[in-house]
Amino acid sequence: MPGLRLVSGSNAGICFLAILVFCILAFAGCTDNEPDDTTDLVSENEPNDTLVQATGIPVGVTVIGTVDQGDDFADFFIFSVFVSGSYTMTLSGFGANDLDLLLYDRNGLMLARANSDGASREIVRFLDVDVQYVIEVRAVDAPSTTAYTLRIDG
Ligand SMILES: [Ca+2]
Ligand SMILES: [Ca+2]
Repeated sequence: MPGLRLVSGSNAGICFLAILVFCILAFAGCTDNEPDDTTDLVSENEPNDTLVQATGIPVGVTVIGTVDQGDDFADFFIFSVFVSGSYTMTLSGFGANDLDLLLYDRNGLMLARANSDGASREIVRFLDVDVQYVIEVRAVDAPSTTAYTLRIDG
């Protein structure tokens, strides 16, 4: 009987330890792309001028960056979603200059392009949990360094 208790006790201990380790790993995984502050703001990370240079960004966080028609003509970001569903990708804050917002799959197949006039660009699309997506912010008419904000929201 004491032996049985010991076995079940250590099983519970191992189980608790496994859950604890899983939680720590899950937490570490979740916080990989999280910003360090509480303002939910992350900056772009150059070089990111091509699809293969795309840097990871999280969903639901405001990304800030700059482009221009010179060396920094494009910024690429890669992301995936935790749940399949409809998502809105919004590019704004670029003032009177003209930037386009493009969505690709990881292989470079273009899925959508927002190139309207106005103060913002928006793509609304069903995104699959099993697919890695790439966003491009492209300088179309941006003679000087142009700041922007980018968000992906579910
Ligand atoms: Ca940039
Ligand atoms: Ca760039």
